Amino acid sequence: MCSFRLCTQAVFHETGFKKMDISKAKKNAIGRGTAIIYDEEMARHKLLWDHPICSFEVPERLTLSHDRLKHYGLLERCVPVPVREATDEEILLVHSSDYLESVKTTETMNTTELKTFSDNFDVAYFHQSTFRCAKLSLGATLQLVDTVVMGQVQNGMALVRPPGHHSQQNQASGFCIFNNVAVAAEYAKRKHGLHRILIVDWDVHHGQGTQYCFEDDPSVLYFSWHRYEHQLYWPNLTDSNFDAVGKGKGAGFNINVPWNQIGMKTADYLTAFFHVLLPIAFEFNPELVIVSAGYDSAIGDPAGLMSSMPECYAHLTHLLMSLANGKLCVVLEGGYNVSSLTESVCMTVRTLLGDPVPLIKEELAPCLSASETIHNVKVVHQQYWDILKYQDMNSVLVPSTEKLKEEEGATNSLPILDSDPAKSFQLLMEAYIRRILPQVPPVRTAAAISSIKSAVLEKCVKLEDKSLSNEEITTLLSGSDLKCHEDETALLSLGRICCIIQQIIRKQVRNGFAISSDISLASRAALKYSLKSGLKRVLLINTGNMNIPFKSQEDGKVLLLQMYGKQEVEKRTSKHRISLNWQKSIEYSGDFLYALFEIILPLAYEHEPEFIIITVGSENEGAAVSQVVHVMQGLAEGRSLVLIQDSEPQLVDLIAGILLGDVAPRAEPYNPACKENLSSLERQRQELQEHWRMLQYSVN
Ligand code: Q9C
Ligand code: ZN
Repeated sequence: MCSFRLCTQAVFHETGFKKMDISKAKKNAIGRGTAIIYDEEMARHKLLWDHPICSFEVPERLTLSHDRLKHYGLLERCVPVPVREATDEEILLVHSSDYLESVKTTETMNTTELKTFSDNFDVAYFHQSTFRCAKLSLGATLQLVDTVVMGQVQNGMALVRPPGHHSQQNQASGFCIFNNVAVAAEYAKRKHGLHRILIVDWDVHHGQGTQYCFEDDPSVLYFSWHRYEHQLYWPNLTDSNFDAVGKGKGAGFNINVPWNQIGMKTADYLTAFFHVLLPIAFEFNPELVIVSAGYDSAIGDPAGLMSSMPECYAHLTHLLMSLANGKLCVVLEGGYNVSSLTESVCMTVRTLLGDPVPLIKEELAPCLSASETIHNVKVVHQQYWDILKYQDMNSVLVPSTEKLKEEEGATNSLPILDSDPAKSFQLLMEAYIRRILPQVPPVRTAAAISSIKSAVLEKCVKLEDKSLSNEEITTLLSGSDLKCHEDETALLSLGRICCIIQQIIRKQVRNGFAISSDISLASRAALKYSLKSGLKRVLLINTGNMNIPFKSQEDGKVLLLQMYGKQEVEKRTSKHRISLNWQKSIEYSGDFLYALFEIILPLAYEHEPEFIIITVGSENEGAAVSQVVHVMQGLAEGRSLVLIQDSEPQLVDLIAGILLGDVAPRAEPYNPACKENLSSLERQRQELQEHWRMLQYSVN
């Protein structure tokens, strides 16, 4: 008897894909486009005297980021949007006229005067071109907001300098002249009439300038993580600590995540996203997301001393793309290791364009210090956000790193890279990126359906019909407890499903979906076929409540997440078979978002799947299912298969759209969470965190 692998290849090798038109599928897969905004003129701003700290902020940060985008062919895939100068009126949205007038006078200063003027501020330098560049930097940011808000593009990035987030009403600070992102948020409110804007500041420094602008404003939610080290790190403010939550009406709308140790990595950043930012952001439900994108939080940065690899920013970007109908504006801030900066910028833009997100190679568990910080952030924000309300968090804890504050050399304990190691770092980085970049399959989405009935489905590649003989199906299902099926249609559908999986494994196709009359059977077969094909870890998310048999010998290889399982039937027997505990029937609301971001997503990441199967039954609302399908595309390099119950044809277009790269629709309005469900899910998270480190943020 031949082995399963040989037989199935013989069965499927001549199916499908003969007639597909790859160029058409590729073109159609791209959504509304990604803007890139850049002008070489912003490289004119530079340091004219000796200043060890300011010497980091060099023109090459910008020009080399741009070159790198060109190198990867990313630039030509973006929509170029011209920069413009910001007007006085726009600058005055945030800054005082005294400050503006004083900056204007720098245009005609000589070097000595510029130096004297610069010394008025906490780390900033001025050049004759600085005013002009700062106006272009801000103008570029506003151009980005205009094109995204007006829907001319889906998202975009502004490559700008000088940066903005430290700049305040009356002062330059930390290399920043005008606060690009703060003005942009204010502008989006005034000019476009937006009511809710989320600013995500992933720069390694605290954007105190941005915080001060919106502290009492509930229409702008500001989230920042930053190197803090118990206030030993610049800008050394108590205002940067987790207990600065906003003031007056703005209380709860300022979220600080202060890192008390260096060396934070992707898992620490993701933990902050899963357990703080995403649940709150979905409850806030922004109309626009602006990122203060500093890459000094990445590995190799001489200021940040953190450890996240460039692909971290692909994940962060992908997760933010599920908010605000995908309206996402990324604006450059810091980032002083040029190789790390330029590769991270490329990761961001590649993700905005919809390319597959690379796998994470780092350890997927937060460090103790990060968990402690996240715990404390949650404690202080619990009273403001419905979604956090029923987690029993007790009280703020004293970080285990507190004692280090007294120890000499606790900060800046790593050596700063000099120019020679920088070159070796660059080579190392380039080699690493080549190794991790996913191959982009020529076909985005394959459909195992019998007929194509809509414009969305037109964009998918349809598999040709392929009948399986009884013998073939027996082989496929051999060794499983599944009965041989007599139903013609079911057999046909299983054949197509296996064909899709095979094409996904061969990297001919990125993802796919199938409509099936029996998704329980189909998902068993898909699971079996993918394991037999050599995949080591598969994630199966069952968004419905039907029963999927779980075989103990698959333990560890398969993580089965049952979103709406019936508890009494589904007793948990393994850490790899998890059925969420709901007390009441649920809808798309805070409970669902909690389950998705604080349980399902961290578990999915920690499992590190190579392939994902999602089943969609009759219990699901479109909004919920499309969020699940979207966030999961960030894992397994996007290799995923969605199995849709044939009774749910109304979900097919929606799911096909998400797989093709459309944004998940924003749910309106936010439905408050049900207390019983949240408490029960939270209890379950606490039980599970013993086995799953990405669920941990409190230490008892
Ligand atoms: N001893 C940005 O990344 N460091 N700015 C001051 C004083 C200032 C960073 C150190 C770092 C500013 C946009
Ligand atoms: Zn910074």
